[in-house]
Amino acid sequence: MNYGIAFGTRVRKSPFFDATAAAGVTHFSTYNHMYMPVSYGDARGEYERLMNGVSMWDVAVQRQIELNGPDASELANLVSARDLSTSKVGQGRYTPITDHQGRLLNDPVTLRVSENQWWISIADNDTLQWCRAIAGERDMDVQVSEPDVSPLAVQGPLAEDTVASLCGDWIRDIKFFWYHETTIEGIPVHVGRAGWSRQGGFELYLADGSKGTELWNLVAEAGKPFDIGPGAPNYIERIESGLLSLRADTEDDTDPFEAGLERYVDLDALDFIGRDALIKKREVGMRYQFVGVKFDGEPVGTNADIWPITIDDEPVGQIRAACYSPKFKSNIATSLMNVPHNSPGTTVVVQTPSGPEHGVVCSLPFSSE
Ligand code: THG
Repeated sequence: MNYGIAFGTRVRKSPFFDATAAAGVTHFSTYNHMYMPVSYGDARGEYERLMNGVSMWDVAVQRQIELNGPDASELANLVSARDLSTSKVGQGRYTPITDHQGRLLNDPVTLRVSENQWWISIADNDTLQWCRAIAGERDMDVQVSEPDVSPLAVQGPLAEDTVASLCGDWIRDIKFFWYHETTIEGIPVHVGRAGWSRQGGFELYLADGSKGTELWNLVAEAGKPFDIGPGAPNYIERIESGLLSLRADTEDDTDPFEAGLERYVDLDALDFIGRDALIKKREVGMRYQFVGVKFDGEPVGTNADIWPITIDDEPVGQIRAACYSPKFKSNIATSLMNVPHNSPGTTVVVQTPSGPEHGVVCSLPFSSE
């Protein structure tokens, strides 16, 4: 097997592309029609740095959808299954977006940038067109665009010291999911306490795409005393932490309850697209649920395909992403388990490519119980 990835103009490059190349990126995926660095060739080292030190990630693929204008807040609330009417300027919220049938279309962080301006920081699904279509059909007075905003994540227990040395000690007081507009050596950024790991950290939303290399180098310099290194949204840590990866963990018609996002759905909020469908779905119940599975056997690598889960040779679910966990010293995975086999403690068989292995259903995030 000897594949490469062809670069072209159809799939876009991040403002940090040149910097990540210089930092030794070895593997890309694609996400929101952009190249996304996923490895620098040292999977274990990148994991350890995130768990014990500080890691910097080009996550410009987390594209923003900007809603701007008199009806921006109305549109933000209409497309969001979570009540955003109380969002303050500078406050972000993890927000499921559903279609009229209640299918989960996206699970962004939605930030109120100013009174009538929102940035929806999307996962990998085409949601700009969705927002434009909804606004257009309803003749709403709002511009829906993709702004020049590109997140760079700084994650890990030493992320706060790194970002403090870059921006000043005031960033230590930023609350979870709040963002502040500032400049770093004249580069416009929004600094927020957020990021796709449960190890803590910050996101720097770069607001000038011509300054990608400059910002990357400033962060690398500030992190030097803390032994910062390049990384990416971490395959292992996110499974341990049970962070949902849209479309890796979900099907085209998965609803937010099945995806484990029930606590972010406000069915009592005034109105949003998908609400009626979700009220019905809540009555009918889930078909399957996003849960963890721990399983035996030799340490597994990453799985490029979905693995079946069986009980008595009958299919009862799917492994969506598996790894060997250094923290729990076991193979673990995210899965979609059919109801009623989704209860923690249920004994299953995981059909790995190298044979069947005994497994047990676990709640997410994983714990050593
Ligand atoms: N940051 C930003 N944009 C993003 C992501 C991000 N867009 C794509 C993707 N990640 C969206 N998905 C998630 C999933 C989980 C979280 C954030 C974005 C997250 N969850 C916390 C948790 O589960 O512990 C807290 C959720 C809460 O309780 O509010 O942070 O990472 N900009």
